[in-house]
Amino acid sequence: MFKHMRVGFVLTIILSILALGSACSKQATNDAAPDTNSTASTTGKSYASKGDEGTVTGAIAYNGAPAAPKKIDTSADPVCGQTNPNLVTEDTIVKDGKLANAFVYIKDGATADGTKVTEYTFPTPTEAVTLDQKGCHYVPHVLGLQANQKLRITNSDPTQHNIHPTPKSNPEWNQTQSNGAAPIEKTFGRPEVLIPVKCNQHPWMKSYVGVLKHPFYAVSAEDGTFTIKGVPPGTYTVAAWHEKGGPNGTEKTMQVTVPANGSGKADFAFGGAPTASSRLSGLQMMPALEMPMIGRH
Ligand SMILES: [Cu+2]
Repeated sequence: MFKHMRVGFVLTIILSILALGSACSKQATNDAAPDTNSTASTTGKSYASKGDEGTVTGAIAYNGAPAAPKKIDTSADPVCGQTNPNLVTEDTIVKDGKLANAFVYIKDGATADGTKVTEYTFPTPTEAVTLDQKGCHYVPHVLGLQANQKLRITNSDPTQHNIHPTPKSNPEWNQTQSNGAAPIEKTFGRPEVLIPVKCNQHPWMKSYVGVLKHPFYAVSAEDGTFTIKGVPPGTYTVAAWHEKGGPNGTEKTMQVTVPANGSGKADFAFGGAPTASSRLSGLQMMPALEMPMIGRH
């Protein structure tokens, strides 16, 4: 009996250490994925094309086996189940080891003449970027736009949605959009990577909007590739963000040089070795263990 208690005590200690490790790694992820350019300035040097722009291209790999998409319980709105009976989770879409829906952008760095990319001002595109609600999910799942560029939200479903972005640097709002209603147009004035968007009607609905001061961003396609076009020659910190891995997602960065009229390569990898928290949830599945310390750290 005493021996059993000792085994239990040792297990509790081990699990506490694992839980602590999990909390620490979450903190590290938070630090690694801050909102960028949150102190946007309206002053700056107006960007003028020299005609020698290049690209940043690459592919986003996913190491290891991703969790299989889960079927979504649409019982909160039967119309959703009828419209889209195959709704599944979209947080990690991997095909042939490549990750879709990573947001890739120039985070920092300078053009060849030494001007920091964040010091330039760029004209606001006149065309809107569309976020559709179709089959009770957001299409696309991740999108980018420039500060003050119009986001046009459409409802293609025979049911009501309620769009609710939850930014940190921009004002929060939420708005109902019934079936057949006119598009809603909104702007975000401040750069913010990325703003989560949810639906107050359908708890599974989620999308992410990256707002930048400049036009140098892209979202990885289903084959994991992306191209950021029109990049002036220079050396930059390129960041790739994906929604999993922490409360604010995971961001990875690398230095990339773009030559005049050329291309800089930025290949990233997500996934990889199991984290402390996934090891912990593996242990929680073991029926013989009692773990009173879990969740108390
Ligand atoms: Cu909805």
